[in-house]
Amino acid sequence: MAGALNAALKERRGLWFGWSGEEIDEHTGKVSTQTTDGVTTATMDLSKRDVDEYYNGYANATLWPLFHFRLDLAKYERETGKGYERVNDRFAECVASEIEPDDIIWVHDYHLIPLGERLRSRGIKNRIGFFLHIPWPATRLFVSLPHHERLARTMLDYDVIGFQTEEWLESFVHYCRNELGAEVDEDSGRITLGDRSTVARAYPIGIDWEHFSQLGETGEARQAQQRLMSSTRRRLAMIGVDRLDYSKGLPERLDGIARFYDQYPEKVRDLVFIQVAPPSREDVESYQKIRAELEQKAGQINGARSEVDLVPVRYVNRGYSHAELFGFFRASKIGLVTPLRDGMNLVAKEYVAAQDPDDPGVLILSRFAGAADQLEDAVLVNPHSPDDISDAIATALAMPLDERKARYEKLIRTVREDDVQSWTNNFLTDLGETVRN
Ligand code: ADQ
Repeated sequence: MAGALNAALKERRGLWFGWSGEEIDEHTGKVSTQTTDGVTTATMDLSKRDVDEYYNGYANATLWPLFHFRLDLAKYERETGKGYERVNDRFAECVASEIEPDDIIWVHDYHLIPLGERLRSRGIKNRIGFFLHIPWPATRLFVSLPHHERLARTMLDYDVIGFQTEEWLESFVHYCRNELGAEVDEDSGRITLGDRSTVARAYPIGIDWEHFSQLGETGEARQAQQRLMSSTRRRLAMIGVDRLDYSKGLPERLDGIARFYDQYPEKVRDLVFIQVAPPSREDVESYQKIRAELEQKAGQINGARSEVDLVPVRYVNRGYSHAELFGFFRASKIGLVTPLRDGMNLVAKEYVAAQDPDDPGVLILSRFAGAADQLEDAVLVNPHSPDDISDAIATALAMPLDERKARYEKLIRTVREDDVQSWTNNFLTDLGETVRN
C-alpha cells in the first residue's frame, strides 16, 4: 500500500499525513514534516497505549482478521475499540489545521475508517474520499463486530468510497441496504441514509508499472537474478513473496508443496521452492503463532526430503529491495501467490511484470485474491486444497511455451494498463466530479 501511495503522491504532490511508526510515552500531538523525493510527509508519534490499543489491538487484532474472514482470530475488546476511536480523533485534530479550503482529502484503509466523520465533526467541508485496501467481509461476518452499525455509518461521511473488487463492493452495499436500511442507486453507486450520502465503486489497484519494469534494467536486479539462478543450478525455481501474515495462506501453500513432492517424488531434484516472508506485526499474538507454524512446516518438508546436496524449500525471513525482487521473479519459472483472502495482491502483478516475454514463467494464483478478478489467465487455485496446489504446480511445469506466452500476453496487458496511475486518476476524477449532497 505504501509503495502505491508514494507513486500516486509523487505525481500529484500534496501532503501525506499519518503515524510516524514511532512510539512515545505520552501523546503530544506534535506533527513533524519532511520532504523526500518531492513527497512531503507530516507524521505524528503515538503513545505506547495508543499503539497497543489502536494499532496492535483494534486495527490488527480485530478489523484485519474479521475483514479477511478469520472470525476465529478476531478479538473483540471494548478498550481497544475506544483506543481506535481516540486515535482517529487525534489524527483528525492534528490534520484539520493543515487543510486548505480547496484541498482534496484521500483517506486510506481500515485503520482510518472513522477519520472522515471526525473531520466532518470539526467542520471540514472539503471533498473526502476513502479507499479500503483489504476486503469488505460478507454481512453475516461483519455483524459479529460489536457496534458494527456505528463503524459502517461513518463510511457514509465520505464523498466517494472505493473497494478493490466488485465482490467487496457488493458486500458493503448488501450491508448498507439490509442492516442500515439505506437506499442504493445501482446505476450511480450512490448510497443514501438520512442526511448522509456517498458514492461507492470498485477501483482495482495496480502496480507502478513504468517504474517497476525499469528496475529490470538495473545491475541490482540482474545480480539478484544471477544469484538465484546460479544457486539453484539446474533446478527450476518456484517463488513466493509475502509479508508473513496468516491471510497469505503460507502454511497451506507448504502443505500443497509437500503434497506435490509426495505425488512426484522424482521432482525433488528438479524443483526448488523459495519463500521470502519478512515478519510483520510481531507484537500481535496470531503473527507469532503463524511464524512458528511456518518454521515447523518448512523444517518438516526439508527434514523428510533433503539430501546432502539439496534442500527442497528455502524459507527466507527477510525483506529485499524491489529491484532484487524483480531479479528473483525473473529467475523463477513459477510464481506461487495463494492467499486465503486478499484485497488485491500486488505481488501477483509484480511477478507478471518481471517475466521475460520470450520465455515467461507461470503465475499460480488464489481465486480468493482480488487480483484473480483481473488476472483470469493465471492458473487459478483453491488455496485451501493441497491437491489443487499440487495439480497447479504439475500443470505449470508441463505448460508448453506457446501457452505460457499466450497467457502472459493477456496478463501483462492488464498489469500495464490498470496500473497505479490509472487507479489514482480514476478515483480522484470521481472524487473531483462528485457533487456533495
Ligand atoms: P499487503 O497485504 O501488504 O497490501 P500486497 O498487495 O501483496 O500485500 O503488497 C505487498 C508489497 O510488499 C508488494 O509490493 C511486495 O513486493 C512487497 N513485499 C512483499 N514481501 C516483500 C519482501 N520480502 N521484501 C520486500 N518487499 C516485499 C495491502 C492489501 C493487499 C493490496 C495492497 C495494495 O492487503 O490486498 O493489494 O494493500 O492495495
